[in-house]
Amino acid sequence: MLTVYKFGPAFGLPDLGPFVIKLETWLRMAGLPYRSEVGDFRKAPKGKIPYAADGDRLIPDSSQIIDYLVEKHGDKLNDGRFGPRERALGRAIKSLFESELYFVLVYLRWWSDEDFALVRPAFGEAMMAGGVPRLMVSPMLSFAQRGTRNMLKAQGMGRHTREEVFAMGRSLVDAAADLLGDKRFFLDDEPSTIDATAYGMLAPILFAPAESPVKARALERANLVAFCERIRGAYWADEPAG
Ligand SMILES: N[C@@H](CCC(=O)N[C@@H](CS)C(=O)NCC(=O)O)C(=O)O
Repeated sequence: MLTVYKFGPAFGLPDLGPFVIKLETWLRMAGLPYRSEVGDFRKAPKGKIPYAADGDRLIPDSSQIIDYLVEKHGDKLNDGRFGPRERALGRAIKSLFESELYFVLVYLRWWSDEDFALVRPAFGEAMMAGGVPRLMVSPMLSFAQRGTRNMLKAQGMGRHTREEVFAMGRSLVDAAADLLGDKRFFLDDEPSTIDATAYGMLAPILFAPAESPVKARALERANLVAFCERIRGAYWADEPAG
């Protein structure tokens, strides 16, 4: 059986990591059984979480894991129903979430000490669950925050003012809501892979307790809230709060 290496649940969400939520939601949509364990960055093939193991084989990256599973088990979500234009749209929506909104979310969690204080205990718990001694947790988290701020500067999000990041987040949330429109899922009325991606990035904004103007905008977009509730109800109803 596939093992997913993850951080661990937090804030009533299945995981701290948006890409883990994406992958696990996809597995549940596909009806493929899996088990999960706390990941170790030193063992992760590309130094990122999630990664997965199938027997002796280690597979990095949520999208590459999904591609591997489609190759092995077939197109369980019937993504093959889409023509070239919808496939291209799905690819563009993936970029909206993974290459833009994700970095807004990272900024919202890690940039200011005040915001980071809200997620720090959950990351600390995940580190201890992964075997980090309690005394090491605080210095390692401070190191991780500095590293993440440097990553955000290199990526570009960290060059903007807070207000500019909020404005970007609001505009991405609006674009997502407008793309979803009155459909049940992003490309049509049945779930497909892009919906797992969307949930992975939106659920941490909507359902985690941290308040922000980005979350406020998402809460105003009733179709996005209903989409997330729909996925949570269909695939995560059994999950205890993190
Ligand atoms: N493209 C990767 C992205 C995974 C990713 O960015 N994971 C973050 C946590 S949400 C991570 O491991 N960050 C640690 C680092 O970059 O050092 C995927 O789809 O799995």
